[in-house]
Amino acid sequence: MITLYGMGSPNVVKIYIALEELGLPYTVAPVDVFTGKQFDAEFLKMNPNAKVPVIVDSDGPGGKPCTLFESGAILLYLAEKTGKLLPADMAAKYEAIQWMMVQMTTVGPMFGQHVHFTRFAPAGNDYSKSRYATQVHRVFEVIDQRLAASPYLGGAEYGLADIATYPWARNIPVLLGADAAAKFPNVMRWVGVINERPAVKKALAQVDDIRARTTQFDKAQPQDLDKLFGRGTFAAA
Ligand SMILES: N[C@@H](CCC(=O)N[C@@H](CS)C(=O)NCC(=O)O)C(=O)O
Repeated sequence: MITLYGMGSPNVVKIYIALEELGLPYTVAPVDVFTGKQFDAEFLKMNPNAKVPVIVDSDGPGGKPCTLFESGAILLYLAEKTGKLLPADMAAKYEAIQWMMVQMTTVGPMFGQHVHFTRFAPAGNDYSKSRYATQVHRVFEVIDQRLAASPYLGGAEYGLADIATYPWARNIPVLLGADAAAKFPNVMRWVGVINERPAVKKALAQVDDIRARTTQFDKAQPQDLDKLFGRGTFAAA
């Protein structure tokens, strides 16, 4: 049995989708990030970097329990455990992994900073807002071109690269606006295809459930937000 520690955020949505696609039995342990539960000593034993998602697989390699953090590492683990969601052919496999890495290194961090500066930062910061908006638009231009030439982000088959990127891409109309969605027609078409996958529908229903069981950002206390973002009395410098 796999236990998924998380909340309703895109990095956790990836793992919900992978678990549903693979049909692996799992339970969910909500981590209330907006009230600082990722900094609890018990959670830090699993992820010293204080972030969700984390999984604990009671039936890990050699039949021993296995604890893993970082969504990319978790996705690779689940693919290797089941022999699914990555092509067997080595060239095709690394073609897919490189696109998954574009999500890990660029889509997630740039989109994360874009959301931070538009939603959570004090007024001002025009340079930062412009920089992260530009980076998000630039990487989705690249992904849009890829999806004009390939049915799925990783290649011919649906897999890890799609699962990693979809939870961010589906938010484009809300977070970047209708104009941005119109700029990325291949991305939005691909989002539409993934929306219809039964496993994705099941995963998103589970995400709604965990959202209802965790504090959302608009209900968070100011000191908890300061701790989460490392600012005010929590700033290092
Ligand atoms: N690179 C990490 C990012 C994880 C991450 O940023 N998680 C957020 C929620 S989406 C979190 O736990 N934030 C809490 C914090 O930063 O204290 C991954 O892909 O797993």
